[in-house]
Amino acid sequence: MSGNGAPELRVTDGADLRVAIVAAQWHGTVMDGLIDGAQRALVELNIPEPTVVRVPGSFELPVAARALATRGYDAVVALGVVIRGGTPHFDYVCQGVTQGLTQVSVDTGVPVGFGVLTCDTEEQAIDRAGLPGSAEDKGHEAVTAAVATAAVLREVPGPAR
Ligand code: DLZ
Repeated sequence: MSGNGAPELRVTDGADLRVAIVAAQWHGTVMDGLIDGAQRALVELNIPEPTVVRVPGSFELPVAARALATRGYDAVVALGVVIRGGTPHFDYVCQGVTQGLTQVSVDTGVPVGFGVLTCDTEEQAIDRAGLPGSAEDKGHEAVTAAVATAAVLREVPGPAR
């Protein structure tokens, strides 16, 4: 999958939205880049003081995201970095976190921004982490997508069932 074709999202203000970030701790330098990018996006959207929760690894992101999604937040942003090693563990963690976050989002109706990098190498992760010289800024993107979706959901007509 490449970043080509990404939309220009029109979200200008999220001041009335409650947003929480849940972030794993593996691969600290890359994580710092993702969190910085996410917080930069939130400041741009007038949401300067989000709740930030840290969990040990990406596998723990869904349970924490669910706790946040069921406590009144309008959007949750999940950040993590999973880098392929020499065993199938990578595939299980990636599958668990992806399906888990999808399930949280669909079950709770709260958008969950997917800022989890799943990379073959640390270099690939650095290139996507919004660090100086990075080509992409996935923490920023995940916030923008989650807040844009929360704004869309507010406009859906009719009572929720
Ligand atoms: C165990 C593990 C490994 C090998 N690699 C990563 C990784 O690259 N990124 C990440 O976020 N977490 C990793 N973990 C930890 C798991 O996500 C999880 O925290 C542990 O299996 C404990 O449940």
